[in-house]
Amino acid sequence: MARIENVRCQRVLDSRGDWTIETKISLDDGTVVVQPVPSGASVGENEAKYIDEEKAADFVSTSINDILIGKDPGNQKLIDEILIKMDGTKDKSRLGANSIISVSLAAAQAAAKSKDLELYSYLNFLYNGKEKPKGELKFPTPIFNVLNGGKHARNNLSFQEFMVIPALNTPLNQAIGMGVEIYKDLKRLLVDEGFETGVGDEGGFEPHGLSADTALDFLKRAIDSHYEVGSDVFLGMDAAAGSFYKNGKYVVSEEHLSLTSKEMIDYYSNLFSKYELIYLEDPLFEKDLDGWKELHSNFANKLMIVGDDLVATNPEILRSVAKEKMINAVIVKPNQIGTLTETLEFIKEARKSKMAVIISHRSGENPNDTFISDLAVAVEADFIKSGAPARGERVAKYNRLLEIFYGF
Ligand code: 2PG
Ligand code: MG
Repeated sequence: MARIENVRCQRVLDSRGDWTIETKISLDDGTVVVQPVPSGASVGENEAKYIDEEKAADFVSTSINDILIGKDPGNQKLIDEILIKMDGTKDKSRLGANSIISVSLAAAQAAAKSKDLELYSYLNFLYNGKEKPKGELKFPTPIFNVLNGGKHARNNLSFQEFMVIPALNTPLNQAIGMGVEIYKDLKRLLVDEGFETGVGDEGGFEPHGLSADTALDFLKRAIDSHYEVGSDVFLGMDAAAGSFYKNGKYVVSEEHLSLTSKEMIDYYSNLFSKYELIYLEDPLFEKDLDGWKELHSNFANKLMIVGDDLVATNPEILRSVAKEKMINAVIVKPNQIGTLTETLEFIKEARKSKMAVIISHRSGENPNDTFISDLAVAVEADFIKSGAPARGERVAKYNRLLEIFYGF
């Protein structure tokens, strides 16, 4: 059994040109892997905390290296326990969630590579004790974020993401093809009508002068060019409402609205009546728990009400949220909680509560990082969010799924 020989970390740039870190783990059988770390712009209050990259790189290369030398990278639970204990805080703010997740995911990659297993197969083993046979793969439905607002764009839209979602059970290669076609049709429509087609952090267009209604109209028309809205392709939104919640009100400035929780729910209700929305992520601020309950009780039978900032990939938070009936789907981002073991526990918890599972990228990403694609296949996630079907760091994840799909 191979052992960890060396753990090194350095500062590198992410897709936004911000500093992040990547960790390299070397084993004594010659295996070498590198794991970079993504980062969010709309970061929830419940997320584990990052620390300064230089400090993080230093912690990993010194104290974490010292404690992990000689350990079996295949003992994921032990490695994550060591990291959690060494950190000693609830929000991983001492060693930093960025340091910890880079090491945790790198260890899994190293173990898979050393055992000559595909990463998804190894992750499936960590998840439920079984390696994944090639012929039995189930692929997530991709959710394409084609129009950006909020903290991911330099326009006036309050809502962060407007998404197109191919119908469930569309074969992966076709689903990706549909995303690409719709993205191009959307660009053509925007150009024809004099809007800018510069892109936001996740590759979706960031035209100025739209509202939620006109954004969804554009999406519908783009879909209509080649497909049928409401049967081939559906609509979704990530409001990331925490980012426009100010002093107790939801401030939708592009429409000059300042809404109470109740009024915000009515606003969504109006959108549901007009558009084929099946997916609404972070519709309300993460502390507006009564609002979430209200929204769930009115609409959970009609669409996915998705918790991202609300649950922050935290199994403990999910347990309490599940009891209160606020969501029926969850976002999974390993860096929100900081270790792979806790991420897998969170997914199991979500499944126990019959929630849909969406594995997600962050707005700051890395073109060499496709871990989430393997994770989505491993746990048979229902969906994957990796932004638009454009820009290197976004398509890397879709391309990795295609690689697995074709057995390339
Ligand atoms: C989100 C994510 C990814 P960020 O809110 O779902 O789309 O954004 O990484 O900025 O938190
Ligand atoms: Mg979100």
